[in-house]
This record gives sequence, structure tokens and C-alpha cells, in this order.
Amino acid sequence: MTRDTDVDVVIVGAGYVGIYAVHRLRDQLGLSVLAFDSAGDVGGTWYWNQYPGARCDIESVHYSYSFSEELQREWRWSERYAAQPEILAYLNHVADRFDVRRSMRFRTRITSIVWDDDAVHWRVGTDDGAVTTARFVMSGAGNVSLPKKPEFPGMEDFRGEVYATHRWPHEGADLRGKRVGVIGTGASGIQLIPVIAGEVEHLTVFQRTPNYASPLRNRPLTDDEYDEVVANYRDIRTAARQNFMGITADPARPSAKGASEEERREVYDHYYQRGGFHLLISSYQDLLFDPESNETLAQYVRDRIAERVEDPAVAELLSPTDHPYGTKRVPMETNYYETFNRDNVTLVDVRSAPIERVTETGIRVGGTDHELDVIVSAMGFDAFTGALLDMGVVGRGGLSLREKWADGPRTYLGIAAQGFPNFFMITGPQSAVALYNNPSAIEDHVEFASDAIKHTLDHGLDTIEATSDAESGWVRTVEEMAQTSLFPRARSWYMGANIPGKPISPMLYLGGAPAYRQICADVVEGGYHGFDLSSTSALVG
Ligand code: N01
Repeated sequence: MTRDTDVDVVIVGAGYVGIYAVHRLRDQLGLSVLAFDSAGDVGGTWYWNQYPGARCDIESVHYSYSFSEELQREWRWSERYAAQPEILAYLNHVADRFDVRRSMRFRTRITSIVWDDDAVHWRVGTDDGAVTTARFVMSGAGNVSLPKKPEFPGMEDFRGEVYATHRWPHEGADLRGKRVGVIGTGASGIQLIPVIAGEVEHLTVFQRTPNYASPLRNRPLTDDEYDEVVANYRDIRTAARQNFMGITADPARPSAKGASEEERREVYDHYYQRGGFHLLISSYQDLLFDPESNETLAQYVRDRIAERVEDPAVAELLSPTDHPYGTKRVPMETNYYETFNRDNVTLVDVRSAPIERVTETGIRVGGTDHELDVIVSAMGFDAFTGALLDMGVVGRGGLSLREKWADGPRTYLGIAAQGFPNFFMITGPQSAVALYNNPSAIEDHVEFASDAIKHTLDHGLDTIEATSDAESGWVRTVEEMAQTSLFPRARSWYMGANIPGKPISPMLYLGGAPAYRQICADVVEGGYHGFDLSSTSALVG
């Protein structure tokens, strides 16, 4: 069936981005909008990632929208760090409250987004055969939404059950009494492993690179605590927006290497105990920039691993030495290291001998067969660019985004790309995301993009498009900033290095949220500096 619909804006996704974008564009700016999501309902990443132990590592009072004071007042988070079911319940509540679902099409995957230069609009094709035309597209396709492809031969031979953290069955998976193998020890694996270890007969963890997992220290929020948050929410949000990561933190001391060993130990002990990202962001300012300073924290975490894991050989295997602390997103853990003290848990090093193949009955590593009833993949995502490139985006002159980004992403502010007019990427590659609390970053970007759309329409113009110069300048800024940091020293998804064959290139702006917000504000103040604003007959800005 082909249905032609014309809307002002097509929105990609129904997660944090899609929900807010529908509200902002439709209810506040009066535009016609249509959002698409392949999921059965709202939630985005929190709809799909329903694996046991899935939880957010940003405190719940921050991992929420700030655009509505009423919403802030009426929602009550039960834990310091919310678990996936509570975040999904929150997003459902927001969707109901702002009645966004009537502008969304679920179970509908976008298959093409093609710019029509003559008609001056985008043609958005979906897997139901329909084509929707839209003057603007706002993408919330997700930075960690397209999973990494399985790499092992023999997967189809395996006679047991296969699950993936990113598509966990919503009805759950019964792992009781089974021999389970987990491949991957990133944030997903590290959350899953301790939660399932107690119920399975045997758990085999296939680890390629150990991580500096750090304690989350989750706990219930008391009524008094939460009432205080609600009473001071405005100040909390303001303080969070001034922080590098968009959350509230203590003012960090200047340099770890400049401090005495005693002071460092005291500081690291304090923040290791406090939990979450505080160990990185509230302790010392130079940890992500100075290798010697970083090594003091890396060694501190290795020492804690050695204390918590009984078998020294296993502790050593769990201790990273190949990358600086924080240059891969630090997984936050609860009882992760203690899990390896259990009799029914085995750690298999697949760095020294990689996984050879999957067999009918398990996984073969270095000639040894590990017999399994269940394989769980927690192998990560083709982050930042994967989901965008997967949608078949084709811009001016028939140039696809895939062709344009053959050597790595090229964007202006991580939001726009030259050759792709009226196309906005919310928390796109090269924006201040991943290290910036996602809901805050999303609000910033949705507001920037919707204001840009409004500006274009209010001035009777047709297109807004990043200039080539502005884009080149931004790419240079992002690259230079990455080079001053320690991030290029890790093979991480921050650098595109986790996907074989993907060009290695910094995927995020590392100047921090406040600097990024200021740059965006200056762009608006300068009349959308770095963008060409045009009507079909005249070039304006
Ligand atoms: O993915 P990852 P993730 N053979 O890429 C391994 C967010 N998130 O889903 O490091 C063997 O971090 C790979 O090994 P290596 C968060 O932003 C947030 O866990 O490439 N192993 C690694 O151990 C996070 O950072 C939350 O050597 C292979 C693992 O698979 C992001 O999502 C929770 C392999 C992948 O780790 C991604 O996290 C969950 C191979 N061929 C996720 N290929 C919270 O809010 C890959 N691996 C807490």
C-alpha cells in the first residue's frame, strides 16, 4: 500500500528524542509531525534492552526531562539509579501525559530518507510501503541502537537458545539450571552477569578486554530525599547544566599527579564509595588528559579488583592495562567482581585465544569446547553512525550519507551535515553526547533544531543547511580536542574502533556540555552562523 502524507517534520524514533520532539514541534510550535519507530511502543533503548539487570548509570533525578516543571513534580523515582522497567514506565507516563502516541507510527521501520531538490522536501519511505513527505527530518535514531553484527562462524549450528542483551525477549528468558555463556564485558554484560549468576547452573564469561568497572552504589531514594530534590529541582538542573557531564558533581581538584599519594588515596576512596561517575568527574580534572594522572586512578581500580577477587590469576585477567581509565565508557557495577568468586562462574580469556567458532553444543576457544545450553551476546553497537547510515539517507545530488561519511562522520555541531538540508541529528556523531547526560543533551538538541526550523519558517525560507566551511571547522575542532585527550588510546566505540572496518575517528565533542551549549547559543545569536538559510529563489544568510 502506498500512502502519501505531508507533514512539516518527520521524527525518527520514539525514545527520549521522539517523545520530546513530538511535544515540542506539535504542541509548542504548532507544526504537523509524524514519528516512526520499529518498536511496538515508546521507549527507544529502554523498550528493547530489557535484559536482567538493565539499569541506568546516571542518577534518576538527572536521567529525566526538565522541560516540564509539572512533570518533574509529579514523577517519583524509587531508586538512586533507575532500573529499566521504571525508566520505561516513566517514558510511558510522559507519552500519556503529552498524548504523543497519536503522532507516532509503531512497528514501522524507516527504509529510506531521500531529499527531493525540486520539491524541496524529504521523501521518507517505510517498510509498510508508504512514503511520507516532510519539509524537515529530525532523527532520534539512537547512538547505541544498531547492534554489532555477530562475528563467529557456526552460530546457525548451535542447538541451544541464543539471546542478545539489546533484544531481550519481553516475556523474559528462563535461564534457571542452564549452562549459560555470555560474550562481552561492556556495560551490558557487566550489569547482566551478577544478576543471572545465582540462577544459572554454570556461567561462562567470554572476556576479550577487561574494563575498569566501578561501583554504582544504587539504593532506594527516601521520601525526604526525593521531596528535597523536587523542592530544589530548578537549582539542581541549573547546576547540572554547568557540569561537564550534565549532572551534579563536586568541584574536582586540578591534578591527580600533582597531589600526594595520601590525598589521592583519600579522594579515590571517597568517590569509589560514593559511586557512579563521581570517581571520574568529582575527583581530578586532568584524568582524561594526562596519562600519569590517569594511571593513578587506573592503578587504584586495579588494586580494588585485586582485593575483591579471590583468585589472583582471575583478578589479573579482570584488570585492564591496555587503555586509560574512562577512555572506554566506564561500566558501573554491583557485585560484578565478587561474581567471579562463585564456584559456578568461569572467566575465559578470548584475547589470548579468540573465539574460534560456535559449535552445535557451545563455543570453541583455543581448541577447548565450552559446553552451553544458552549463548547471550552483549557485544555492543555500531555506535553513533550505525543507525543513521542504516536508514538510507540520501541528500542533495544523490549523495548518500554513507558515501559522505566513508572516512568517518562529518557534521556541523553534530547536528547537521552539508548536503543534507533540513535534516537534524539529535545527539548525532561529533556532538557533546555520550559523556553528556543523554536526556539533557537531547533536550538541548531538540530545542536547537526546533528553534532552527521555526526560524526558517518564520522567515519564509525553505532550507537550512550547514556550510562546507562550518562543517570542516567543526570536524577539525572535534579532532583537535580528541588529540589533546587520552581517548584515542582506547579501541572504543567512542572512536568507532569496536566495529571491524569502521573508520577510526572521534565520535564525540570532548569540550564538555557547558562549552558545547555556549557554542550552540553563539550560533543562534549570530543568526545561525555556519548555516545557509535559503529560499528556492534567493540565498539569504
Ligand atoms: O557494549 P560495549 P555494551 N569477541 O561495546 C565485546 C550504553 N549502555 O552494550 O572491548 C569477543 O561496551 C567487547 O570486547 P572489546 C553505554 O553507553 C549503558 O556493553 O571490544 N568479545 C566488549 O567487552 C555503553 O557504553 C548502560 O574487546 C567481543 C563487549 O563485547 C554502551 O551502551 C547499560 C567481540 C561490548 O561492550 C555499550 O555497552 C548498557 C568479539 N568478537 C549499555 N566483539 C547503562 O546505562 C565485541 N566483544 C548502565
